[in-house]
Amino acid sequence: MKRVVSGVKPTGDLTLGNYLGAMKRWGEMSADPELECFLFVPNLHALTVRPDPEELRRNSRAAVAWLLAAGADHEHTYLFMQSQVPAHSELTWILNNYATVGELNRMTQFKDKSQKLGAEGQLVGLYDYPVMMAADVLLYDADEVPVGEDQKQHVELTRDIATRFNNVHGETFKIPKPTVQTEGARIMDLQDPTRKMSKSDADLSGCILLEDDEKVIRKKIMRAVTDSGSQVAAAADKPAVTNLLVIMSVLSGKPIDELEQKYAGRGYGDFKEDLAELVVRTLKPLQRTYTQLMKPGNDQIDKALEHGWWRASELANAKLGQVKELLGLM
Ligand code: AQP
Repeated sequence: MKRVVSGVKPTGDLTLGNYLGAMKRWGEMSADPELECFLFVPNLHALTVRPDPEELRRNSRAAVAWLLAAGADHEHTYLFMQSQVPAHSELTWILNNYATVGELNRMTQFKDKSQKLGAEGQLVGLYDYPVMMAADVLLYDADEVPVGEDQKQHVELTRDIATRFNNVHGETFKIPKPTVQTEGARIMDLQDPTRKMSKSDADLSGCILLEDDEKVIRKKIMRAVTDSGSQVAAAADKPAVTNLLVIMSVLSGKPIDELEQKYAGRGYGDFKEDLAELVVRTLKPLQRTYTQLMKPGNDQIDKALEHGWWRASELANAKLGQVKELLGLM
């Protein structure tokens, strides 16, 4: 059986980008009896933005509910909170000694995030994030790490760290493969198509949240920026319309050229209305399940977490024990 590991950070309300770039596929993978899926909520990673504790607790639970709503609810799928498996923290510290400052300096996500404030004022946790991500993956001997385009570089670093460790201490970690789906890998902000749609953005007007109600979704899509001209076509000089076409294509399963033909000569208005309808229709059943799961008294989230924690701890503790033995720590 192949093992897959991935996660979604509880740093805010999840977005359509999270869903299309990652969670939709995780839901499909969860249904595959040949796969063991470890889907966790990296709440320790969330500390890099120093969240309000109550908000962190709520967002972490909500992330589990969205994962379940997206279909990650099968026997061989293990949902868990990162902080409930202490091996993640311990292995991070160990792997810090197998990654270099030069490597971390090259991580584009860190560079992007430190652009506004400069690297000097950034927290060490944010800088070290990719090493913890390596620990997250290597503890489970993952074969595959399905991520959005933005996380691919971190998985490459995970591979380098694992290879370095194996070279020194002998075969210990499986070398995981990043799998990035081509379509929907990078959904952009509806107000600024040069920026990724991100849940922790200060201005969420260009960001569709999975919790947004029908009215808000329609408003955000109808107000999405468009490019000059009126043709619904994907092109390098039409990043806004291209982004909307990508969203429609992933949701409808139809190739972009087919959609371009369908909307030829019809202008942006019709196209946006249809897209809004499609997004609303897709999210409705997920939202319904999510609302049920989050109701006080519903214990499905806790049950799923218990099921996941048990299996995740079993594997992670065994791997950590092996590493500590090799390093003379036990
Ligand atoms: N806009 C996006 N398009 C495609 N995929 C995306 N992902 C995130 N945003 C997009 C993918 O979702 C998975 C979970 O991501 P995450 O929340 O753990 O981390 P992130 O990439 O940092 O997501 P955000 O929303 O941008 O969070 P913040 O604002 O907190 O940094 C990953 O597989 C990711 O690629």
